[in-house]
Amino acid sequence: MAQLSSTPLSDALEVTSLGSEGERRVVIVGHKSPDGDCIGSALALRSYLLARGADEVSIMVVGHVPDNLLWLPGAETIHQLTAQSDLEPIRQALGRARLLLLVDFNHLGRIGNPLEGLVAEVIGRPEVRSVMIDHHPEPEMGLVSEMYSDTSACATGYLIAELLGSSAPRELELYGGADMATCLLAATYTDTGLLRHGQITPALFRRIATLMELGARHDEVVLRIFKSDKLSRQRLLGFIIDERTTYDLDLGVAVFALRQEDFDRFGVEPGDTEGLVNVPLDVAGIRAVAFLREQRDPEEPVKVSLRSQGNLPVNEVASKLFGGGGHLNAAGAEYQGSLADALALVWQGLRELVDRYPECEIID
Ligand SMILES: [Mn+2]
Repeated sequence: MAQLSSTPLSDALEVTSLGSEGERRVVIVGHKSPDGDCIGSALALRSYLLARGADEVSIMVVGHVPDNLLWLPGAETIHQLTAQSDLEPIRQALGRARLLLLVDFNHLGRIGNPLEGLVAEVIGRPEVRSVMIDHHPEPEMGLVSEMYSDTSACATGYLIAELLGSSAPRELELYGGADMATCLLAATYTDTGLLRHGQITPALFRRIATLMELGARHDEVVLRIFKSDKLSRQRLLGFIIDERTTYDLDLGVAVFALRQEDFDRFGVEPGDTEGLVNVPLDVAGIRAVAFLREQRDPEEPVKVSLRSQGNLPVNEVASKLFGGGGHLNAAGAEYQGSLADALALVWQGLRELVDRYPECEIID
């Protein structure tokens, strides 16, 4: 389902009307614990807006940018915030902004503290044009001036490429160089696990072709994002498969959990576990996977990630049992309780879900 502003995205991103030279300042905000789609989309927009004449484009997120994304052009400029960060430069950049872009998330609560409240204040200012570009279900309506939400897009990066690449004049050709195209490709590849999940369509392959014609560096994206595991992560993966995963092949469900001591033993950070939840889905007959992990943040002790294949809506388990959300095949939540309780809930939720959807259907 698409809820697209009637203003073309290229007009919403027009910067010369924001003010005279020196005043065309933009802030891009991503979701907390940003992933490749969020960072790739934000960096692509940064490069595009600078080419169109923006004087300043600041990107800010709560949490760390994963190491395998730090090579993307412009990544060194991203403000990565923690509870301890000095917020003064952030307040200043937000205070100067005339254009605010919210990228790859659907409601303010996904920004995380300490940034959330600061961004909420900026959205209310009359001189600020606010824009949301996203593909998650149920976007917060009435929040921004221009909303570009399309849940059928496999990635926010792909949505941006479509909206700018199919407009007339073709904005990507005018302002999008090889760097922007590379960032959009990285965004699309990470959210689809290298085109293995999400809505993979003929139009997507056509768009990838045009991004490559613009100079997107496919080989570099694959090598530096998908073939750049730390050895410690590979060893952790072996441990997960061998010792921590319960596979119920009758049910078609696999569940694994990691404690803080596991992260310490393998020398990995909880953020380094991106993508591991997808691995058990490669086992024949497994339709749903849950990955639970203890976090250092005492306010949100257990993080739950859910993935599924075909018609199994794991976002229902995330929202009903844990107050989380997400897409049909990829959802998540945070649980305020013990890991053991969260595990019991997840098994119960997945059993009920499989009961309701006993047939495995491939949906396109
Ligand atoms: Mn995304």
